[in-house]
Amino acid sequence: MPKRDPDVTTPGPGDALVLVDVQNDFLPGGRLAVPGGDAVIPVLNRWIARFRAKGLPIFASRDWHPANHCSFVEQGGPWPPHCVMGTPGAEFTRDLDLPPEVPIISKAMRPEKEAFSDFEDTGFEHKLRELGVNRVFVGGLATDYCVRATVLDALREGFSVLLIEDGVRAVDVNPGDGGRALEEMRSAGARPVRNGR
Ligand code: VGL
Ligand code: ZN
Repeated sequence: MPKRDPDVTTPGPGDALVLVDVQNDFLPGGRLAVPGGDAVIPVLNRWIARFRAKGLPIFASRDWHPANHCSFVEQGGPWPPHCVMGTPGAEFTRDLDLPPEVPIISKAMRPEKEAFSDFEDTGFEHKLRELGVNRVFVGGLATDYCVRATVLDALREGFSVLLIEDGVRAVDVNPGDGGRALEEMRSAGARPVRNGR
């Protein structure tokens, strides 16, 4: 598979779309709602349509915790319980036009280990390489946690990354976290794209 010209932001052969954690608990009304998180949905739906129209691969990741996960307040972690495997909060929002056969990457499933990246203990890089993917378009939730970790790992693994900047939103535990994460991803080599350009 030839390397794609990084200046070409139209999806084509060698590209995959990676939808990070667009789950009910991260959306308004959820247990760990990301402010404005629902704004990513129409943006990502447009990218899903573009990738589907060309028969290009799409992946969806999910935060998929056991009920006693170490990141939850009861266990001394920072977060309210969220995305507990098998609960409605852990489901992808129905408003996202996910193709029925989309491969799902589940992560942070071990009680004793926090994991934000789609590449952490998932084998995701092998799935991408098997399909001849060398460039990923990434969007979803949240900018300052799972999107950030996934983008930085993808770059470390040697993939080119196009970050869908209007298709991500931040938790912003500390004001400015989201902006700093965007800057960090750009400095590491992620190229921002907005709505197809
Ligand atoms: C996430 C906080 C805790 C995320 C997951 O998907 O960005 N953030 N667990
Ligand atoms: Zn989590």
